[in-house]
Amino acid sequence: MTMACSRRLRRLRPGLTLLAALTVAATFALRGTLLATPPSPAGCHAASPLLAGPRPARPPPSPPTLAEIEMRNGALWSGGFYSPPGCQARHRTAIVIPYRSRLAHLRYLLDHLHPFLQRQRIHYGIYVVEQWGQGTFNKGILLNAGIVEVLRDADWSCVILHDVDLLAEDDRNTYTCDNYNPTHLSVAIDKFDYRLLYREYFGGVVALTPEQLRKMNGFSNQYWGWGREDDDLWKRVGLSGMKVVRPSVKVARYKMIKHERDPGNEENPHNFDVLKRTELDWRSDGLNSLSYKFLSKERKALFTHITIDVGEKQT
Ligand code: UD2
Ligand code: MN
Repeated sequence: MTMACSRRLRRLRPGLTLLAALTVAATFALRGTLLATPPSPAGCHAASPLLAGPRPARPPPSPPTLAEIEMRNGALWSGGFYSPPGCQARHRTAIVIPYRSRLAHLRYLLDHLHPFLQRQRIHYGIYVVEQWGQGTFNKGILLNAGIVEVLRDADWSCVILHDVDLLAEDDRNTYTCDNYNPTHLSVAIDKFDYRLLYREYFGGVVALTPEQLRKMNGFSNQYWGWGREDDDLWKRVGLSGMKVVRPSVKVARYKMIKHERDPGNEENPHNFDVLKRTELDWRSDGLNSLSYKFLSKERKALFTHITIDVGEKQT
């Protein structure tokens, strides 16, 4: 899919490390005011009465159109935001989807995720962070840039980094953050027989607070192409004094929409060498050394579309 991304260079995110570090620090320190949510009485119930428990995902042969999904989600604000009516949400969650050329998957995900999150009665926003151009995909830079831009956009208490092709299959898998430790939400995926792949596995859907992201310096920027950036993220959690927490394998179930490896995201054997250096590099390789070009931010009906130029493959 070529989501038309205007080359309007509205703002350059200068590549200078110092400036980038200041930008990142300012973002974390001066987080924007929360998108105006209508004042409302008492807090939302601890557990939403709308939760429906296990709901196997059965995507239809072809995904609904964006217009059809929009029709089904009339309570959204422009940009893909939602606040539960009649109560003050206890959680403010931003869903950040790394993205390039996966429109069919995005339509499946939006059609699935909006009602899923509304049943959980959280205040949320969905952001699609698209890598501009046909260069080698870099999920780490894309998500670091997404984190900076999203926290500049509003005062989110939880950031969920979400593969575009994963559909949650149980309403009780709440899209909120643990106050102390990063959460691995995609524990049991059909592709892996609904079992945890390995103890250090931290791919797919992860939930972190802005404070946790700052503590672990976000993602590494050094992983070009497919593989290992999620293993690096696992190591950063431990190296920064935290530990990964997970919902039960019974609840944290997902369906992964089948797909081949994407052009521009071929496996990169060099990533194994990068992973060997995490202990040495993590403090200086991440949010504090991030360099990208901000190209555009558009409020679409079902999501906010941010387009980023991650630059050319370095290794
Ligand atoms: C696994 C991880 C994923 C990542 C990847 C290694 C799981 C469930 N997921 O997924 O988090 O660590 O291994 O890099 O274990 N994407 C695009 N367009 C592209 C390429 C990637 O949109 O051209 C995005 C998209 O959101 C996708 C994600 O990046 O879901 C990960 O890429 P993948 O789905 O090809 O990787 P996969 O399924 O092996
Ligand atoms: Mn995938």
